[in-house]
Amino acid sequence: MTEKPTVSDWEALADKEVKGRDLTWETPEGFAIKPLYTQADAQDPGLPGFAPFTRGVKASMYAGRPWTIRQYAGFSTAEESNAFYRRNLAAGQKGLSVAFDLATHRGYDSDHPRVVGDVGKAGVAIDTVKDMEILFDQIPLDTMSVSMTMNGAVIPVLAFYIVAGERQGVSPEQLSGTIQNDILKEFMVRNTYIYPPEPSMRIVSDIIGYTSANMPKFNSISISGYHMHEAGATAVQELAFTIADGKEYVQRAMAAGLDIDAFAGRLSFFFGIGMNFFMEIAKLRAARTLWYRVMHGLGAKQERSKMLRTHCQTSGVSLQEQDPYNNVIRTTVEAMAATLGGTQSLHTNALDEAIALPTDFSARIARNTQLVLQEESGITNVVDPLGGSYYIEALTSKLVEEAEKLIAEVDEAGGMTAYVDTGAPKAAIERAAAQKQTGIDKSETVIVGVNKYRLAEEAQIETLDIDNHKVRTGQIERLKQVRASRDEAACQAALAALREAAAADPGASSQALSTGLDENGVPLPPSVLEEMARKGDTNLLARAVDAARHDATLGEISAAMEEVFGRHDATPKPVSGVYKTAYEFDQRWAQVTDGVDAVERRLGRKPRIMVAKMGQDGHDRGANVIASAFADMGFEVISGPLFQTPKETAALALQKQVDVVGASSLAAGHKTLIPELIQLLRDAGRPDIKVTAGGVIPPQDYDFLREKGVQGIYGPGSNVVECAADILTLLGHNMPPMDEAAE
Ligand code: MLC
Ligand code: 5AD
Repeated sequence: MTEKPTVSDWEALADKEVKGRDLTWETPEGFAIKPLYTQADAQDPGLPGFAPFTRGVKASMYAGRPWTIRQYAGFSTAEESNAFYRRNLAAGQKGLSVAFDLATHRGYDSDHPRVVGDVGKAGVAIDTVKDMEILFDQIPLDTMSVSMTMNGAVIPVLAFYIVAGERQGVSPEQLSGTIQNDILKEFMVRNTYIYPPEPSMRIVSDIIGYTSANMPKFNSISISGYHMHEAGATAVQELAFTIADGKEYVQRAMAAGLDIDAFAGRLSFFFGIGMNFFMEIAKLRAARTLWYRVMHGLGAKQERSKMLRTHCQTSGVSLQEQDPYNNVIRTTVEAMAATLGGTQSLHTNALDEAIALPTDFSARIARNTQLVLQEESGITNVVDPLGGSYYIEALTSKLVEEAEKLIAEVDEAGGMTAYVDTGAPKAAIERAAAQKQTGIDKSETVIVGVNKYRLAEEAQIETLDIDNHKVRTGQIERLKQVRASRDEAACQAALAALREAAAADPGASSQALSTGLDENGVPLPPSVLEEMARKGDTNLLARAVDAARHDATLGEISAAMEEVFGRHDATPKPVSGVYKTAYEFDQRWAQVTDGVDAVERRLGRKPRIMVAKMGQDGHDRGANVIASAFADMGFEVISGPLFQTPKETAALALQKQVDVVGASSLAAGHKTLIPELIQLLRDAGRPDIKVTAGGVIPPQDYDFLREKGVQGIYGPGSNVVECAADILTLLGHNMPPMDEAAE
C-alpha cells in the first residue's frame, strides 16, 4: 500500500509545477490566501438553526423557504412607482423595497428651493400620507412585507406608512417589513443625515421603542454594512463597523429603558456582496457568529435575539458602464455568494446600474437572475452547502478573528458614536477605497471590458430618463391640495406637540412614567401622568403619527424637529498620500505631475480645482477619490461642502479663484444643476472657469452637457491619471501623449 500523501508532499509537487513561483494571494483585507486549504485549517461550524448560527439562522433554511426576492426600486411619482411594483410582483418578485428620492431623504418637501434638481430622480418623491397611499394602492399592507430605505427623514416616512396602513384598514400590529433607520453609517459613508449625531441616535431609539411596543412584525432597523462596502471598505471593516453599530444601537435602546429581548428579535442587517466570491460567503457566516457573541455578551436571553438576519444587495460599484452586459454575469456571481452565505432577502442590481435607474427590461433580467437561482440551480435544496469547505471555514474564522480585533478598538474608543465622531472609520474606509482604485487604474485588478479586453466601440443601451420638472410640478400641485384641505389648526397643534416632544428630555419623561415622580422627586398628579402616557411618552414617532393623521407634510414634520435639533453639515476631508505612494515609479503619473509643475510655473501658483457636490446627492466616494488623487498630483484641491445649491458652489468657486470646478453627480441631478452652475459663473464674468462633470452620467446626456458648456465628462471606469491629463490640457498645458500603463 502506498503512503497517503502529506501536505508537504503536495507543496513539493505544486512548487515543481510552477517552478517555485509564490502562489499566495494577498486580499484587500491583508489576508495571505494559500493555494490549498486542508482539514487542518478548518473548524467545525456546528449546525444551522443552533448557536452561534454560523451555518444559518433557520434549521431548514431555503429548503424550508427560499430567500425573499426583494428588489429595491422607486422613481418619479408614487403613481409610477406603484405601477412598477405591481408589474414586478406579478412577475415573481416577493417583497417590496422602496427607494425614496433625495429630497425626501433629507427632509424637504418637493417645493423646497434646495431640491429643484432632486425631486423624483434617484427614487420616488413622497411629501404626504396621500403620496404614501398612492404608492401602495392595491398592495395589501397586511400581507406584503415592505422595506423602506430611510434614515434621515425616518420619523415622517414611518409615520406616513403607519397612517397609510390605517387608511387601508390595516393596524400597526399587522404591518410587516423593515425600516433602515441606521444613522451611524450615514455619518460614515451614506450622508443622508439631517440632524446631528446625538438627536439622531435618540430618533433611532424612539423608533425601536415604538415598533417593539406596537409593531411586533416590523423590523425596527436594518444595520447596514452595504454602504461601507460600496464606499470601498474591506470585508473586515464592513463586518466590524456594522456589528459595532448594532452593538451601539442595542446599548442605546437599553439605556433608554428597553428590555433587550423585547426588541432584539426585530433588529436586522444588510450587507453588500462584491466579486470576491468566497470572502463574501464567509463574511455572512462570520457576521452571524460575531452577532451571536455580541448579543450573548450584552445579556440577551432568547435565542432569536442573538440571530443575525440579513438582507443583501449585490455590489453597485463592481458594475461598469463599459460593455454593460458583463454586469449580468457579475451580478449572478454575487447573488450566488449572497445565497450560499445564507441571506434572508436579496436585491440583484440591474445591468444599467452604472448609468441610470433600471428600466423594465433591465429590472426583469435582474429579478430573473434570482428566479433562475431559486428555481433552476438547486441551490435551495441543501442547507449551507459550502459548510465544511476547508477554505470557507478558514476564511470565516479569520474574518471573525480580525473583525473582533477591530470591534475591540471601537469599544476602546467608547463605542461607535464616539468612534464615528473621531472620523477614524470614514478615513480607514477611504484609504481602502483609494487603494482599490489604484489597483484598478494600474490594471493590477482586472475589470473585464474596462482595463482589459476593452471594446473598441461601445453599443449604447436604452436607459430610463425621468422628467423631473414634470414630477416636481405635480408634487407641488398635490402639496397645495393637501395643505388646502386639511384641518389647519389640528395639524399645527400636532406639529407643536412634536416640537415639544423633541425639546423634552426623553430620559426624564420615561423615568417619570415609571416612577411617578418628577425630576426633583416630587410625585406627579395622575392627570399629568395620564397625559404623558396618552402622548405615548415623548416618543417622536408617536407624535409624528398624530401629525401625519392631520396631514402634516414630510417637510413640516422634519422642520419641527430641526427647529430643536438643528441641521448637521459636513465637508468631505479626503485622505492624502495613498496615490502618491502607489504610483511612485509610474511613468504616466510622472508625466502628469510634470504637467502640474509646468502649469504651476506658468501661473505662479498651483492649479486650483474645486470638487463640487451639488443637490442632495451625498455619494462622495468618487469625489473623495478625485480630491485625494489630484492633491497627491500637486493640484490645490478645494473640497466643496456637500448639499450645495449651484449658487453656493459658484460663490465658493469665485471666492477661491479656482481654475476648474469638477462637479460630481451620482444621483441624476446633473442636467439641472451643472448648467445652472455654468450660467452663474458666466453671469459673474468668469466664463473662463472650466466646469467638468464626473460620476453616473448616461452617454445620452453627454451632448446636452457639452452644449451647456461642460468641458470634460468622466463616467464610471474613468482613469484618474488620464482625467488629470485631460484637465491639464484644458488648462492650456501641452500634454505629451500618455505612455502605456507601466508594468
Ligand atoms: C424564513 N422563515 C421560515 C424559514 N425561513 N420559517 C420556517 N422555515 C424556514 N426555513 C420565516 C421567517 O422566520 C419570517 O417570519 C418569515 O418567514 C420571512 O422570512 P425572513 O427570512 O425573515 O425574510 P424577510 O421577511 O424578507 O425579512 C428579511 C429581513 C428584513 C429580516 C432581512 O429586515 C428585510 O426584508 N430587509 C430588507 C432590507 C432592504 O430591502 N433594504 C434595501 C436597502 S437598499 P418571522 O415571523 O420570523 O418574521 C439601500 C440602497 C441605498 O440601502 O443606499 O439607497
Ligand atoms: N431604484 C433601483 N435601484 C436603486 N438603487 C438606488 N436607487 C435605486 C432606485 N431608485 C440601487 C443601486 C445603487 C444602490 C445604492 O441601490 O444599485 O447602487
